[in-house]
Amino acid sequence: MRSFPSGFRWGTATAAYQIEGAAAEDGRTPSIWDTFSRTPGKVRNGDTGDIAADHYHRMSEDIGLMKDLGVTDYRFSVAWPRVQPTGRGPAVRKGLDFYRRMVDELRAAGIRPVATLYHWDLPQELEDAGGWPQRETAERFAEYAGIVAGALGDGVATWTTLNEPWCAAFLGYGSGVHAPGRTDPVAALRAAHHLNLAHGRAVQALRAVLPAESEVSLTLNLHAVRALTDTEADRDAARRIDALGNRVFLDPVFHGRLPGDLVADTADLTDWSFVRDGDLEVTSAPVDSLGINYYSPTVVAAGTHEGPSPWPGAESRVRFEPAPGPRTAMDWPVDEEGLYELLTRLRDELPDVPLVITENGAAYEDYADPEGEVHDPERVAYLDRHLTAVHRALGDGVDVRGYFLWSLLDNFEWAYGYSKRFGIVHVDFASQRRTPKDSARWYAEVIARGGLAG
Ligand code: GBH
Repeated sequence: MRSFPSGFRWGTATAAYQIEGAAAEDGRTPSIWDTFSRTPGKVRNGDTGDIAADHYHRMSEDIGLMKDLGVTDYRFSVAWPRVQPTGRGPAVRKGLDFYRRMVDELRAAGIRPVATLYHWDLPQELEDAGGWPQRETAERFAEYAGIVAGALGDGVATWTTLNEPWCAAFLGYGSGVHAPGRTDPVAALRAAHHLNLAHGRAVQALRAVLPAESEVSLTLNLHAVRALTDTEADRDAARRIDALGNRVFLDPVFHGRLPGDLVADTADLTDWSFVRDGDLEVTSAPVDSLGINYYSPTVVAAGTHEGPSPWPGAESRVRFEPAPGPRTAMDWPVDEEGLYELLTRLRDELPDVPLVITENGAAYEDYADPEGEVHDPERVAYLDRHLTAVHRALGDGVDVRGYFLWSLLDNFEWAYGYSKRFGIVHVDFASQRRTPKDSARWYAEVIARGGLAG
């Protein structure tokens, strides 16, 4: 038996737009994902989050599923357009009430609520006013953060400001594969800075209203970047992607600086004058932990890549190589070494920052067999390998406090719609029937024994 430390947090994670549905209920207005998913050609099969897993109406049932799993923590996100439909001004009572009920029911079930304030559903009105490339959006976010903290502060244990600002900035405004679907490299860089600023301003707003024991955090999808070969050219490609994928957030948030090489690499695009005096003090407001979402590594070499890119300025310098190994239904390689590499790097670079894996998991082509059971041995193997890597990192002195499995439920997988299933609980979207998969039973056993078998 490979035990995890006592007090280790075992959780599952979800996000509002991916599971809630009820897109027009109780005063909720469209977010950029409502608009984007309604735009033909943006999301596979024309799928939208209008109904999703109908979690808005099935929240108690879903908390019951988690109680059966025995999770200690649940990571959910708050839909900004449910709480503050125009992105400014007073809150909508009914929107906040939904999350208040959720937090109370979680507490009653003995589960710690972990709330993410932004998992990509910007109110459409704020995008119409310029979105994340516009500085004002950071101020709007801080106001919203203060409202939610005022309403839920006594119940939520951990607050995450942003989920994966890399995706929000570079997939949303760079490659355009995520909402709002813009393809403007300068807008993407501006968005990245204003997301850092939004994070810092939100940390200030949260600290001003929260009880002292609340934990404040942010979640990054850090890239485990590897150079294809040890040549100087390939190592330089890896440095560039490390700057654009990792240090663009890590440096402002944890070191109060911009990465100098990133500023130099992108000098043809922008002079970065949108970063104002004092901003980097705000972005580096102290946090209590760092959340890491990890799925697979990124292998790069010197070369070029085509098309609207999430890597501003690197198009003519870097090519992406498929990593070897087995693949998930997303075609992402299964490679837990990348997670180990990230964790040990962060131990060395940020020795005082506790780490939490806020997402890890895999999509496979799951189906219910004639007996109504869902057998997902590949997902169990994926999870076992990644938890093994976490266990090894713990043994090597990495301060990992918890692990949140993505995801509790099959859900709306962004540009892939409902075609990809990440849940450990199967959802039949026609009937909304929930069926725990074999992986759910496996995870419940891991939690119950406090570690991995064997
Ligand atoms: C997370 O995104 C999300 O937080 C979650 O909502 C989502 O459902 C889940 O993961 C599964 O996708 O380097 O350009 O080739 C993870 C998104 C996946 C983004 C890998 C970067 C590689 C893009 N990340 N992806 S690229």
